[in-house]
Order: sequence, then structure tokens, then C-alpha cells
Amino acid sequence: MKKIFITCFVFTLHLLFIASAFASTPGEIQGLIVSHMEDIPLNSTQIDTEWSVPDGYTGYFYAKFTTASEYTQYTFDEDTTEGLLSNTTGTTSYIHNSSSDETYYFHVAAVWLDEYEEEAFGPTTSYGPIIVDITPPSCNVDAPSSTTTRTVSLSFLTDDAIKIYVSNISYGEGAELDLSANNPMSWDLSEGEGLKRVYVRFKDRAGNNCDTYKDIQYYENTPSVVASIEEQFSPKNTSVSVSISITDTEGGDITMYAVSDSLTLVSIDNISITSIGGTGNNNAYTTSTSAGENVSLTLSIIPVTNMYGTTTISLTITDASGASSTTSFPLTIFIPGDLNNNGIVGLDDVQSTFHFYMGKNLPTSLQQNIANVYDDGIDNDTVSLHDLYGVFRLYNGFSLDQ
Ligand SMILES: [Ca+2]
Ligand SMILES: [Ca+2]
Ligand SMILES: [Ca+2]
Ligand SMILES: [Ca+2]
Repeated sequence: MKKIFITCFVFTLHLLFIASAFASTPGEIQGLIVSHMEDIPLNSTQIDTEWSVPDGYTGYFYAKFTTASEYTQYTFDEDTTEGLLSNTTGTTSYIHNSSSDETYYFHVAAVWLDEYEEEAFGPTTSYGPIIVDITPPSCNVDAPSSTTTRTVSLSFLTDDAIKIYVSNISYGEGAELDLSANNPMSWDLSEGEGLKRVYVRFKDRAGNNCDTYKDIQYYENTPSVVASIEEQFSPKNTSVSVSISITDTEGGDITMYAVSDSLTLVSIDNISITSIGGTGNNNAYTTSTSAGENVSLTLSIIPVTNMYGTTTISLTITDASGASSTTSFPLTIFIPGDLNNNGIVGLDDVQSTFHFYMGKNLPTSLQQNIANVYDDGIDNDTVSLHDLYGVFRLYNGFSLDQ
């Protein structure tokens, strides 16, 4: 008897039960091992449990699995054990045979018969949650259906997936990534234009997979195109109106602004862009276009009072993909009749006009515009005798009459 006592002293487990033999109820069960770790989902449907049965223990156990919705804690007593089979082996199993997931708890207590042959219950040990996860996660990828940049943003929708694999090749390729740290995620499509398939594998905590893909049309963006704008000429103190035609292959929102090289001749405030359907703000304009649509705009320029000379007007357009293109054209503001561009109409200018009229010299486009002081439609904008008369009037300090 003394020998047993010493052995029990060494083994705590034994001690508990044997020591309890002197009390009225058994101690708590010891050494519980369960095939499923607490709160860690597993897709194994068999739950195995095992606990220590001390040598010489003459009592038995009550053990029970409950679903989380039934009990997370349980107490075995004379009422709760009615009809329950006693366990003497210190081991039991449960088979999950539903097609959906479930969370279980396991409860176990040691029992023996007291001196009145009544069941004396030890404290109930509860273990859980035991998560049996046999269903794959739901899996959805949100991404643009088309793109003009190789890098796209992917976002992931799932119920219980925690890991993802993203690949341009196949499911499960590449690194295993934490979903929460990569949602949304920046992803590079494979090189070259065309239809790209992105493969995504979702994995839940139990290792169940769900595979899905997203097809993305990738094409390179073409910057907006402006129909070429001819060189412009205008007499001083006269507003200039230039028609512009714009197209964008892909369409979408386009923004533009126009600037002048020479601010003394044309300042930013002197430029305005107008059209129908968009929003203008002085020298800037924003509008929405459909793919390939021809958009007509008017660029209005009021040169600074009495200034003449040449400036470059540049129109910069940024398309919906952020690509910019700039189109420029020269604008020359001239003094009517001042062919040698010295600021006054002199005898030299009258002579040049005479030579153009006589066909002795052929005027350049600019000279033609300067000499053509009477653009009356009758002489077809050519330098006529009427224009020579006009330049002569200007030389003499008179205004142009009709
Ligand atoms: Ca699952
Ligand atoms: Ca474009
Ligand atoms: Ca002159
Ligand atoms: Ca004329």
C-alpha cells in the first residue's frame, strides 16, 4: 500500500485520481489529446480523442461531442448523462458525415460509484472549438475586363479563404500569399497585347481550394490625335478662330489645354477652347468621347492689343489612359500692308505690293495675307489693284475705306 502511494506521488495523473479516491468525486481527466487542434480548421472528418486512464482506476468516463450551436460548455451529472453510454477505454471518435462545415466541442468527465453505489461525477473538461471545414472557400476576382496598361488591380472576394496564389500560367503557381495583405493587389499581365487569363487559387485555413480565373483584354493605348493645324495669319487687333478636330482610338475622357509661346503676343487669358458637350475653362477643356469619335472644337485667340509678330500655339491633349500628345502651329499677327515687318507701312511696302500685283514677284502666304488688305471676295483674295490702292492709303496715313 505504501509502495503504491509512492508511485502515485511520482505520477501526478495517478495522484489526482487516487487522491480523489479519498474524496467523494474523481478529479479532472488528464492528458487529453484530440486529432483536431482547437480553433484550427481541418478538413479531416474523423475526430479522435484520447485521454489518460490511470493504472488501477476502477471508475469510468462520460464523453460527448456537441455542435457549437448546442453547447460550448457542458457539465456531466445524473440528469445530463441519462441514456449516455459509459466509456472505459479513455478514447472515442466522432465521424462528421454532413456535406457542410461544422464546429464541435468535446466534453469528458471521470465518474465512479461512491459507497452508496451512486455515481460521483468529476469536473467536466470541454475542448474546442473543433472546426471541421470540408467546403472550399467561395472565390471571386474583381478586375477590369480591359486595360491599356500591363499592370492591373485585382481584388478578391471570398468567405473563408486566407491564402491566394495568382498566376499568368496556371492554378496554384507562384507564391502563396496572405489574402488580407494583398487585397487589392497590383498584378502584371504577361507581355504583349491580347486576351490575358489570370489564374487565382483561393485556399481556406483547412487547405480546401477554389480555383477561378479572370480574362482581361490588354491593348496598348494610342494617344489622342489632332488633325494637323495649318499655319495661321491674322491682322493685329483681330480675333482668330481655329477649328480643331480630335479623335481617340479608345475614347473616354480627354482633357486639353492650349498655350502660347509668346506671352506678349498672346497670353493664356487670350485663349479659349469651346465645343459642345464638354466643360471649358479658358484655355482648358474636358470632354468625353466614344472610341474613334471625331470631336470638333474651336480655339479662339484674341492677340494682345496692337501687338504683332509670330508665336507658336501648342495644344496638349491627355487621354483617358493618361497618354499626352501635343500639336503646335505658328500664328503670325501682322500689320496690314507692312510687308517688311518694320512696324509701319512705308514706300517699300507699297512697292512690294505693286510687284505682287504686277506679277513681278510671287508673294509668300504671309506676304499675300499682309498685302491683301481688301479681302472683299471680289478679287479672290489675290493682290489686286484695289489692295495696292489700300496699301498706298495706309502709307499716306489714311484708314482703309471700301
Ligand atoms: Ca471552407
Ligand atoms: Ca487613347
Ligand atoms: Ca514696313
Ligand atoms: Ca484682295
